[in-house]
Amino acid sequence: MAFPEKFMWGVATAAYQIEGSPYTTGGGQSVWDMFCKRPGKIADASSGEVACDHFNRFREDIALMKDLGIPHYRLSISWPRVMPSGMRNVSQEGLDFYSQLIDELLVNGIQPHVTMYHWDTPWELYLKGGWLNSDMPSWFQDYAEVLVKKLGDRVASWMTINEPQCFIGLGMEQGIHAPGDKLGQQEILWASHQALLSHGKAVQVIRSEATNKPLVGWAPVGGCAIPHTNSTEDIEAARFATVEMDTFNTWSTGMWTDPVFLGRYPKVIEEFWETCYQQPADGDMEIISQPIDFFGANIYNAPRVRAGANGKPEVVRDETGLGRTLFHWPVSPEALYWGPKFFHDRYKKPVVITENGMALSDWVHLDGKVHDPQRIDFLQRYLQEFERAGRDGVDIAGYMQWSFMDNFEWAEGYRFRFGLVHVDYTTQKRTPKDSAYWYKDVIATNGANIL
Ligand code: IFM
Repeated sequence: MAFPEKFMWGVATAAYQIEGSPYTTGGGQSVWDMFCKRPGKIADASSGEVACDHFNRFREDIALMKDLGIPHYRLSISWPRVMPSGMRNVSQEGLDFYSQLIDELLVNGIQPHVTMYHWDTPWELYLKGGWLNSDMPSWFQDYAEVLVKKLGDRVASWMTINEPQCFIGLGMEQGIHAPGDKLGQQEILWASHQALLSHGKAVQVIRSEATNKPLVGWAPVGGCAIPHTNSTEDIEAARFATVEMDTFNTWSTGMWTDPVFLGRYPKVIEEFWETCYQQPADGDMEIISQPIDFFGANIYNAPRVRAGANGKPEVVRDETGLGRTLFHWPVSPEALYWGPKFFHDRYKKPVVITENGMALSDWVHLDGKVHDPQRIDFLQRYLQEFERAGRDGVDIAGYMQWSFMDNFEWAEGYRFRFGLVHVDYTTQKRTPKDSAYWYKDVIATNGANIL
């Protein structure tokens, strides 16, 4: 096969990383505004206060997307831009911004795919306990209702939340992302449960309020493992490492995707719940496991795994000659074969890669262009593997490259560039990189030029 006829080729971004912070234009503060002010938390002491100034430049950015032949765009909405304190009062200006953005996309022939929450928890909700507060799912439901009532006639697909592993794991367990907390496992599981309930409630809202029958999904980290060899033992060890779990681990995919797709927690989590002060309520799993339409997964890399002496997965540490991105993430294209395969085998849903891309330190060359051959090679290798998964029976439905343009890379600030489009943060000049023109051809040939 090659890529299916209706395959969704797209690019992705997130509000706080590109727009400029909402509080500068009448919205509220988020936990990221707070976190960026803490000395030593952001590598270059920067913040998303201005970022790519997309709030003021969205029309020119969308025109560029059109020039680059991009048919699908995954964006996120800033909760504090729409509801400055996270609840009750809606900022009409904030909501209108997203309405205009979506209209502009549609006029330019680009389908909008909207993530409701990409880490920018309203500051005032954090003061009330944020994800630890058991009211969070109903606050999220109210927020979802505001969004879907306004935009639910035009959005092609909705994703409820992005990478709970990160905003809970990095943000609340390890403390290296906002809000910078270091909580214990019981609190982490409680917060995770509130996030899963919020997801489920938002799915219910989309199903009941959207008037255009959109696709519904979410975008977790698609943590996965690559079998070291093609032996059945290694393949099963990698499958286990991808979708099963035998110890509490916030980064495990199964902890998140079993509840959503199978309506139950993995056994080890069930057992852990029994030791907790508070347990889930009856009916929670029904809310969490509302049927969704695709398996979204953000995949950048994966470790190689083999069957250890006891048959259990063992990470292969030999990294001789392994390529690495600027983030030091291993270049591991087979992640886009094995991840989708294991997910599809277990959950039987079409797979959309909701993020994949590469950090480099690109600059504008003397000829005025941005040459990024490593990114082209990286993306080509990963896409070839995703297509191979399709040939082997995985229902591959879409690919959203991260990211359309360079942006605020959270705790790394602006040092790492993931974009297809270079951004000069002093002048806000956009320069499409070589990879942007390459991706244009990939889209135009439906991927035939990379096989
Ligand atoms: O920039 C992030 C994005 O916000 C979430 N997924 C990973 C990307 C690269 O680190």
